[in-house]
Amino acid sequence: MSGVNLKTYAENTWCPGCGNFGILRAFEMAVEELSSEIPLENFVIASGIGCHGKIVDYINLNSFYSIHGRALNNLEGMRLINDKLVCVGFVGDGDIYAEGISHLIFAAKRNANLTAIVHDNRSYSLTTGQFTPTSPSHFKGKSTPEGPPEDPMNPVLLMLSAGATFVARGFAGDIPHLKELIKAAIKHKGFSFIDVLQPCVTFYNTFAYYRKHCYKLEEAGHDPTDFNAAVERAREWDYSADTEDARIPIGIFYQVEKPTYEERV
Ligand SMILES: Cc1ncc(C[n+]2csc(CCOP(=O)(O)OP(=O)(O)O)c2C)c(N)n1
Ligand code: SF4
Repeated sequence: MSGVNLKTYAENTWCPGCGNFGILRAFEMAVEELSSEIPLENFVIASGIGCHGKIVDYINLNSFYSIHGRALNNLEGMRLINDKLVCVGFVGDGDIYAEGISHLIFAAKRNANLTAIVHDNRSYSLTTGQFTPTSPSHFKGKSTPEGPPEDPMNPVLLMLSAGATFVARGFAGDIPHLKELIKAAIKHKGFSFIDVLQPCVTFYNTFAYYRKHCYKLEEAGHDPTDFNAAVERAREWDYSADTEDARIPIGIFYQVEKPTYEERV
């Protein structure tokens, strides 16, 4: 290991046991392991607004908070004017699948050269547990005590159809696996997307459920160059009900090389 120290002086205010700690650790490890190839000063990390957003306070790299849902388009602009930058956006499921949804779709459509890491806890957690676009039908939040009156979206399927050139799902409870996904996403030329299943222990604690139901695509013989196979795997779990027979694939669904936005601009 390189001895890279990414710690900051900021006090960590996440709830003990929050899935965000797994994402933070996986990212730190990924950066440490990439530090022989990528100078630390080339990283720019940005966040949306929410519990997830605090992650930029806890990592000693160039960073900023965007406004809600706008981390990715800020990074897109920075990368267009400086192609040395390695841009990573940490965004929330409420943040980017609701407020920022158009920016996410267009970053994928354009193949903008950046990485999006979604802390998908399926809850607006900083604001105390309202339903988001990925909350299941049985999610009982304060604003919807009987559950959301609409079905959740499937962000992996959405990113495949929007043209993303790297589409993955990780689990914050499997740090070594998530670290490898983050490294692969950062090394990918073009838009890379990781939906990270991030249990919120306070408003929607899914740790035990994901531990039981996740399986790894690479161990199941999945070919990430096969778009149709990726779509099929993406549809395997539909987010709408966390049933006992669910199988939740994690790993790289799809990866292809295409010209990036900056190359075409
Ligand atoms: C434009 C805008 N709308 C609403 C808010 C209020 N707000 C702050 S954090 C937040 C919830 C964020 O939820 P999510 O993105 O899922 O992140 P989490 O807290 O779960 O990590 C909301 C609605 C805001 N700051 N700006
Ligand atoms: S409210 Fe949920 S997402 Fe926010 S810090 Fe606590 S456990 Fe984590």
